[in-house]
Amino acid sequence: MTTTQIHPALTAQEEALLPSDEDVRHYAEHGWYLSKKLFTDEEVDALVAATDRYYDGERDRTLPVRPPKLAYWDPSKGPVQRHNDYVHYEHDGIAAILRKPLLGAVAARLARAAEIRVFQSTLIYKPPIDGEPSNIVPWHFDKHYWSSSSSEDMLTAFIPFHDCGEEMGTITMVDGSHRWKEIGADDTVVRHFAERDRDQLEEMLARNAAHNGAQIRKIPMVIPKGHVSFHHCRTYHGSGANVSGRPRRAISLHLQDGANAYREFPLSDGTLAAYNHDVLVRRTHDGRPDYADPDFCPVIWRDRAQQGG
Ligand SMILES: O=C(O)CCC(=O)C(=O)O
Ligand SMILES: [Fe+2]
Repeated sequence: MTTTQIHPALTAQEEALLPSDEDVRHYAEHGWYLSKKLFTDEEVDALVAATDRYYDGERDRTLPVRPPKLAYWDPSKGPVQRHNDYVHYEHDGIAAILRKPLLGAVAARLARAAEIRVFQSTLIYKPPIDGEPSNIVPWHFDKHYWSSSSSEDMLTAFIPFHDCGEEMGTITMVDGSHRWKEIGADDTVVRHFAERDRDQLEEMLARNAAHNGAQIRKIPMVIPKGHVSFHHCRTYHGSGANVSGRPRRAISLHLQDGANAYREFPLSDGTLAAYNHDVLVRRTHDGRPDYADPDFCPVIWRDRAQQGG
């Protein structure tokens, strides 16, 4: 039996930063978790520098083809909110920081999974322009975009590059909404929020809450530098204006548990739900897109017990 050590064990100091059993229960009940300080100031500052270089055009490689729903801001788009997908693929300096084992270990505990892989990374820049409509992120949950993924345990790590509070338009969770039963979903939910009607999304949230007999409790995540906000793939979230006078900079790191795989998910028009990966990743032996392709979906955490070959 061979053992492939894909990461060193955590240090004792890092172990102390993992969520406690109580934190894991909190996440299961509320659908979100604000971590301890997982990144040092030096690591966060390195993210700022690496993403500055990315915005200046630095790439270690570029995507071999352009997927249909790629978010890819460039200077010609102007001072709107910037979204850039696949930064972990295109930029090694960014990837090196995002793949910190401690981050994967925290996600593994929350998702109660033995393995965590990157699913997607989106670099986000919310300019400090009051009234900029693209700065508003309407209510949505991430699983809506991931219908072609089999897992219900995927989660997102929202990593700001500075203290991030309400005045910056921080990410805001709808408490406990991951446990709601969904009504009124139609195929438009697989479209990205940027393409959708905001009032329709606000109304969808209200209708879903009413259907579940739930109050809508909105929790703005006040995130100190180096801390990370996690949310379950069915937790409703959104964010508002940036009135801070400073840009709100972050990476949204979408994560999958080891068991996640492509599944066929038929839409009402007879076509199958797709994800951008489907035109990029290698195929499984039975011909499906492989959401474990190490080039696009690298493993960032594997429990030691699972590391045996
Ligand atoms: O930028 C935001 O405030 C929300 C980002 C988001 O939707 C996510 O991290 O899943
Ligand atoms: Fe989201």
